[in-house]
Amino acid sequence: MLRWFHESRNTDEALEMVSSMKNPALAAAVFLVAAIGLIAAMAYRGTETMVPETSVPTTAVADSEESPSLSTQVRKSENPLYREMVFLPGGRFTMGAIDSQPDEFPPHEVELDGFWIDLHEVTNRQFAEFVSATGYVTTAERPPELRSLQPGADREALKILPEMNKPGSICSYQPKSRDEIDPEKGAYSWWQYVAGADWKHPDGPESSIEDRMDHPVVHVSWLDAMEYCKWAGKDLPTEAQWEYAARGGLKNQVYPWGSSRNPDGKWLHNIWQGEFPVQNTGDDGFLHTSPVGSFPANDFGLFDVSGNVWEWCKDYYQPEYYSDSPRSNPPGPSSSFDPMDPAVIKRVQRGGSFMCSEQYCIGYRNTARMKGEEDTGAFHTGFRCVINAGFEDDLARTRQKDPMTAQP
Ligand SMILES: [Ca+2]
Ligand SMILES: [Ca+2]
Repeated sequence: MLRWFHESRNTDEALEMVSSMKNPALAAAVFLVAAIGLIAAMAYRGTETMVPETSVPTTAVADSEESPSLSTQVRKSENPLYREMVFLPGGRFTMGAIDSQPDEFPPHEVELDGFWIDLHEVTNRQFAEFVSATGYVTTAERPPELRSLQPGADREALKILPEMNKPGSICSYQPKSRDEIDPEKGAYSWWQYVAGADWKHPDGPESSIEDRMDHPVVHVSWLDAMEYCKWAGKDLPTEAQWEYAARGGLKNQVYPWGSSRNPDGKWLHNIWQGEFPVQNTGDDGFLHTSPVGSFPANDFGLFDVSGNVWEWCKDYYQPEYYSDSPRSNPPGPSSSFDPMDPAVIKRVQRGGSFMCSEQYCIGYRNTARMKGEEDTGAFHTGFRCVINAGFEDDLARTRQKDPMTAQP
């Protein structure tokens, strides 16, 4: 049900907790939070090392599992539209995992056309450009609405309580000890709906992004992310594109860099170290979000695919989609279905966040799947964008975005 439950490795326990709530007011509040809220230096680096391109390359099919040099085919462009993106040649890879969570099964072969993808999560600086140009107001900045309910959901039964009926978003509260964790509330002990929390105020109304402009934008819903994409002339990655990109051309590896989570004791991503949720040691250098590009890139040049913030994908979520998804360019299921929360429309999220630890979530693996209500962001969820091959009106779009920089 609630998004933060899904960071749990033990979703059965979470479900049990919700179903056992005897306090109707609490249960209503829980559902309310689910409905309204369920559900950002070291700058990005590496552009100088890539081969400049001035036009969109055509699709070049390569087999990522038989061609170890695939990463050398990754290309970049000086065209402003493709700045801070890479072009990944089309290829084949095995998506999913045998020995992990049920929704990552079965592993299956997927073929993708080539596509451009952002090197890093969309930053506060980038999102601010979008908002400045369009005046867009994010879902967290608007009064809550029950936007992401499935057709036929019993809206009458889903009232927004007056005390919750304020713009805001989901933040975390770190208990000082396990004594502060109310068994009745479970995960709600360390998550809270904060009125006034939004992308410009990631920790609540008194906070700001002034010193976080190179951090990933957070508190953005899937709907917000799509609006950014439309403005930027881009799209969200399909789940298959995301996993292909995250793997970096490596075969059968758990992480974007290999099979060991922190090889030689070195942290290669921003996650949670310490006893979750009472102790965040920040051994990787960051307690919350980190500036994009603070950790090494994968072999495709992508930063923070594992950790930092969760990343929205375009696909609806269905746990059994891998069983019958098409081999070529799988677009995701045609509708959303989460058996744990069937009334709500959910989209896929990938890559884990600074809140994921080995004791809780482990969403930072290549194959780990997450789902979130499409109308809801949180303080550990952002996105990156793609541009699909065959994209021919890039110049027109670039002109639309920034007429001064688009030279024929
Ligand atoms: Ca960390
Ligand atoms: Ca990420």
